[in-house]
Amino acid sequence: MAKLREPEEVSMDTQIQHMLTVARSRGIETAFDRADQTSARCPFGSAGLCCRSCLEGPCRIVPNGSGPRRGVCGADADTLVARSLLNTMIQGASGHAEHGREVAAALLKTAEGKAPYVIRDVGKLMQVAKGLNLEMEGKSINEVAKAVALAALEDFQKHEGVMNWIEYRGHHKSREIWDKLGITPVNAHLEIAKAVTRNAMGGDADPLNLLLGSVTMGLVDGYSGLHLSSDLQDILFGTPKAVKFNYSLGVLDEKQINIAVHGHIPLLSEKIVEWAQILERKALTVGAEGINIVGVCCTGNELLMRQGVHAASSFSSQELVIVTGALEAMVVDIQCIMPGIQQVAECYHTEIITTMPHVKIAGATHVNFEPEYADDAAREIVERAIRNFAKRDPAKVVIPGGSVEAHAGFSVEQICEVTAKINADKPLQPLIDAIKNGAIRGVAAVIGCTNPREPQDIGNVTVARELLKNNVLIVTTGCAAHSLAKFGLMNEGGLEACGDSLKALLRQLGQHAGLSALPPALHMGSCVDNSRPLDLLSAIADELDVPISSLPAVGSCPETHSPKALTIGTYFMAHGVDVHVGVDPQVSGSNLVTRTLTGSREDKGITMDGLFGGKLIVEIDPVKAAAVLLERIDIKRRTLGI
Ligand code: MSK
Repeated sequence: MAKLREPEEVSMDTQIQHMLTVARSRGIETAFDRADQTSARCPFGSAGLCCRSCLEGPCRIVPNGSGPRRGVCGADADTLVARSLLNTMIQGASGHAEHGREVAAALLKTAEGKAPYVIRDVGKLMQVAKGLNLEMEGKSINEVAKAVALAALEDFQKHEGVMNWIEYRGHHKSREIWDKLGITPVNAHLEIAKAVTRNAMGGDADPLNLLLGSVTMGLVDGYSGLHLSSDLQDILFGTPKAVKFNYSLGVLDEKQINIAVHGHIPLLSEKIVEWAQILERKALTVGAEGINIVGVCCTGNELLMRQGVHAASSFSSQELVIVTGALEAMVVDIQCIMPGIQQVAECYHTEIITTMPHVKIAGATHVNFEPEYADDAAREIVERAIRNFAKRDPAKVVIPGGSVEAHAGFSVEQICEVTAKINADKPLQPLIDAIKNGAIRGVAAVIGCTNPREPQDIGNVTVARELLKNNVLIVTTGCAAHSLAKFGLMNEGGLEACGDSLKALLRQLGQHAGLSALPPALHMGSCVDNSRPLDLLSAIADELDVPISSLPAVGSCPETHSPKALTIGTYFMAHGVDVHVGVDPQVSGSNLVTRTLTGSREDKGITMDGLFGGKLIVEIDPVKAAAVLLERIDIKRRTLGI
């Protein structure tokens, strides 16, 4: 039996440490324990050198070069590793593309009056329609919304040309590079199908060509997934504005009916919030004081960005929300949902409710979600949670005390609304001036996950703190944002982490946002909202008439576990932004692949940096990683002549 890590080694969050101790004392296994039990990892798979593409295999190549050098078909280590990476990218891109398609289908049904949603942000609808060059003259709001939805769905259907969202959102200087390389996507489904085909046995066996296929997956992810989802969700649910929320397991309330919403797509969870309000009085009839919705992972981020719904947990500790014994239902949609939640829930009265027909868990309740019947599903879920309250065992309830106040809702629109109070004609100018005069040394997007194999929050918080003290402005999304919120980097107290010039700027900007200071880490949203940092960089690049690759901007993903984080990172690199990962990306079995991804433009051979102006930085130590990111920021500053 593998030795389990001590709770202090698992997370820097004392509430998580406490709840892990509670789980273990009750004989409940969580992802942290399973990570220890499976710590002996396959050296072939870890290096990307295990091929399961056909029934001749699995073929494995020994990482150090001894033993067979090729699989049965003749594929060598470089091809195996490049294929294995592309496989990961296909998973990431498919997940986000499917997110975008679901939201587009819901918008279409809304526009046709078939789904119970309303267009909450008409201004954003018109802006997107204009960006897509759609005819708006004389059209009603629903007619424009229908045209936008159809343009979005076309990005999963068209057979020639370029994806509409790339035409609309893609930066023209990046486009030139992608077009020249022939990697600009036509439609998401077509590109995903092509990638699966090229990766099959007997398909593409040129490692560099396979790597370009991975970049195409990054673009599919970025445009049919991230940009398309953020735009359409803003239209349906409103563009985020500054909002306050609380973070930690302590947001569960013993006196209320607690419902956790978990996953990524906010279509149903928005309705659950609505129905929790409608059915509030029914909760009183079972002895509860109300209904408390809490967020997990990115569905949590979506709700906190627009409604200030409190957040309970990031990815790696999702099972511990159930261990509190105070959760009546955990409602899940898609992605990042551990099957392990069902085993934990069986030790309590918590009902796990799956909602998508293609994402079910054995033993869980399924309440099917279709946009047309969103109200019915949301009502049924809230009513189930109300009924479950009576089954709660008070003796099992352990909710750690306290939570951290945080500010979120920093869409590009919200940031520009603040900076426009300094320069109404050119809202980006205050940021550009600050970058030019060094008050902001650079901008870093600290994004991605928490990973049960890694000590929770340490990587995310350390990278952010190291950069902040060097006056790097942090924008954040996903579960990394959960880490930064928990450790005080989204409230005024977090200013102590900043260098002097950044601190002064955040205080100045805060006055224009009705706050004493902007938080050091600007929460831009969920995983799909990684579109927002790119939109911000794209607008700054336009203003300066330079490519995005010239800007002193970097991405960092210190604790990732998800293929989606690798495709998001690739999408950033395809725009010329350097990206750090703090977890082994499993490509070490090929020198060629590793050099192409991580090499500099001055190196011999083809590199991502040479092609796009951004490269992959693999560094497990967060302090060293921040130092490398600062070096890269300074190189870009010098290139820009500032
Ligand atoms: S939920 S992909 S663990 S950020 Fe978006 Fe968190 Fe990573 Fe899932």
